[in-house]
This record gives sequence, structure tokens and C-alpha cells, in this order.
Amino acid sequence: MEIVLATHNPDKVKEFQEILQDPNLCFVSLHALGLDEDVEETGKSYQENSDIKAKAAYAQLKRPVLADDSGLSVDVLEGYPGIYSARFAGEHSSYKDKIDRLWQLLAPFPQDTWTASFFCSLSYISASGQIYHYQRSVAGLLLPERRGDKGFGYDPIFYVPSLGKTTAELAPQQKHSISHRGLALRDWYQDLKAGQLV
Ligand code: ITT
Repeated sequence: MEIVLATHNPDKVKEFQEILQDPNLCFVSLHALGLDEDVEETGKSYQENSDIKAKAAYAQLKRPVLADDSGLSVDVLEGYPGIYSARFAGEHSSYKDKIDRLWQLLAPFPQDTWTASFFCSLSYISASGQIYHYQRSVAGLLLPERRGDKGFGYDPIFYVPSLGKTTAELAPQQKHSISHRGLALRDWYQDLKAGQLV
């Protein structure tokens, strides 16, 4: 079965391909289909934004699509940057810029209060046009220095206390076993396998 991944982020595409090792399931990116135009994320929640991305791709392709809206919600910043995690440090900011900007915002707060969660909202539109939702999160603590070179985005500063490592220090399959995206995608996959996503 072929599923279109309604994302322009190649790091997400890589993770989706790694998380489920099912030879009967093939994820195709928008880029591979020649669709490189970004859709505006005007939603007020992760789910509204993943719906926007899924619906835009489905409208063009009329094929099963899966969209991911994700981000890092920081407790002392009342959930910010949250749905703005990709762009709050500037439209074309690098992952490095985003972490630097986040440290600036966190500077007034004691480091032991830098708790945060990664969120992932998946919206799946089936061949018949039905929409299905999956949301998962993982909690951690943000560090004042980068550790590890795996993963992407905020992974080098996202420390998981129970593992004693950042998600950038974990092997990919270790990250996926606890991550917001790994958990949400496996929930989706279970329903797909059970024939519930018609
Ligand atoms: P698409 O909208 O095209 O899917 P995007 O990167 O703009 O790509 P989002 O709006 O969902 O996607 O922003 C998610 C941002 O949150 C992402 O760019 C990272 O900065 C961060 N992020 C999400 N998941 C992450 C993860 O597993 N590890 C580290 N950072 C993550």
C-alpha cells in the first residue's frame, strides 16, 4: 500500500520510513511527487494544522495521505513555541537558530524548570476521504548545551530523564520507541492493520 506523506520536512520523511518496517507499506513524499509548494499553517492547534496539510494534499492527489504537525511545547513558556516550533525564530531559521532563540527565552527561568514535551498530531485521510486523528507526546527536560548528533530539530537539547540521554544521543530505533512521532505512527498503523481506516 502506498501512502503520501504530506510534509516538506525531509527529516520527518526519514523518521516515518524508519519507524514502520513493513515491506507492504510504502511512504511517498510530496517532494518525490513534484509537489514542493508549502501550505500555510493557519490552525490554532497541532490537529488543525495537520488537518490543513492532509486536506491540501488529498485535494490535489485524491489518494491516502498522512500529515504530521509537531513541535516542542515548553512549560514555563506556557506551551510556546508549540505550533510555531518550525518558524518562531524566523521563516528560514536553521535548527541551530531555533535552539539559540529558545535558550534566550528560557534564560530568565531556573534550569530545573525547563520541562517540555514534544507533540505529534497525525491526520490521515483514507482512500474514501475519511479523516482520522492520532496525537501523542513525550515529556523531557531541556538542556543548556547540545548533546548528540542524531535526530533533528530540538533533539540535541531534549533530555529524557528515564534514559539519561538526549533524543539526539539515542539510536534512531530507541528514539522512535519513545517519541511522539513513533507512538502516534504506531497507533495509526495498528488501526490500519485492523482494517479500521476505511
Ligand atoms: P511540514 O509542515 O512540511 O511537515 P515543518 O518542519 O514545517 O514541516 P512543523 O510545522 O510540524 O513541520 O514543525 C515541526 C518542528 O518541530 C520541526 O521543524 C522541528 O523544529 C520540531 N520537531 C518536530 N518533531 C521533532 C523531533 O522529533 N525532534 C526534534 N525536533 C522536532
